[in-house]
Amino acid sequence: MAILHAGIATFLKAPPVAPERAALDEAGATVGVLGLPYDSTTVTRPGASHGPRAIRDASSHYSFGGGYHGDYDVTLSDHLTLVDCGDVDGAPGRAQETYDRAERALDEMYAAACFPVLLGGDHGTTIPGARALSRRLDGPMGFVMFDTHLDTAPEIDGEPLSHCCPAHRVLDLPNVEGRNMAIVGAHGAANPKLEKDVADENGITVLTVRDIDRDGIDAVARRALEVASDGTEAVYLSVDIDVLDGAYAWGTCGPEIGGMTGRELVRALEIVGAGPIAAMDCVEVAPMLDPSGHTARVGARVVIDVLAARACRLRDAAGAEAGRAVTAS
Ligand SMILES: [Mn+2]
Repeated sequence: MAILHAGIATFLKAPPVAPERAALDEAGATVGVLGLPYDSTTVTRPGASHGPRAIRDASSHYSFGGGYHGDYDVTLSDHLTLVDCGDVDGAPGRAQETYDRAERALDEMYAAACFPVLLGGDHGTTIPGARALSRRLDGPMGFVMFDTHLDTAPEIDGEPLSHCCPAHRVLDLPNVEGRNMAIVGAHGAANPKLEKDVADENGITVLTVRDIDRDGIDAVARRALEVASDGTEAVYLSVDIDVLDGAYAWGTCGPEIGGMTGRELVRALEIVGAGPIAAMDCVEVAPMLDPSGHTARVGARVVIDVLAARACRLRDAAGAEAGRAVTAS
């Protein structure tokens, strides 16, 4: 197809497959994209519920050649069988019910050995995402979150399910310890002192934009992965698009100046994405706050880059396996 945005706008034009074990098994799916178009827990500007559809639309511009990524010199379709599981139907005003529905879909995807890519939605999206992975693991879980904000609030006006709370809800999980949690890119004037205290008291590693300026993005990204993978079985990766400077991604609830650059995020995703990531999300893309469509395009790239890093990881593992077979024979 010559016109990239022709056809049905699934993620990278992947076939639509219901988030049900039998259907995913039949499709041989190894990666499933699942939208959670829900922004009812937002404390300021809503709009992220329109994120999944806009990210899918933007992804069509990267849908040529089986998803070849030149930076990685890898073709996604050589190593991943991608499907689009559509959206979880949210319950307006009822976050718990909405998250329960998301977790049921994610449980099916895990049962089919499918790597879930959750498209938010506001950052509350991470709560069902992390809960579903946590439940699936036998051992400890690590967590890496890219975010301008700490999102460690215990609750907002008595409500524990909020886009200000995902890191705290992850901390609450029975197999997660603060020492295995890393928040990358925190900065700016919108982080309450309480959230900093929660991070400090629980031993969460906060790697700020100033740390990136001082140590470089490679060192910071490696540190985040080290923290999250130290003694854990798998890592959940959450990318809040607002981690970028507002100049790179302004279509989001709470953009800030002084954030990470596009190059820094791209590099960090390459390093973290090469690790033992078992699920990811990309949240807080609010397309109506960006009439140019650019922020959704950035959201698509975040996912594509992590998938490219995953494809390289699988390619390298297969290469090592083949090498062992040759040596043994
Ligand atoms: Mn956030």
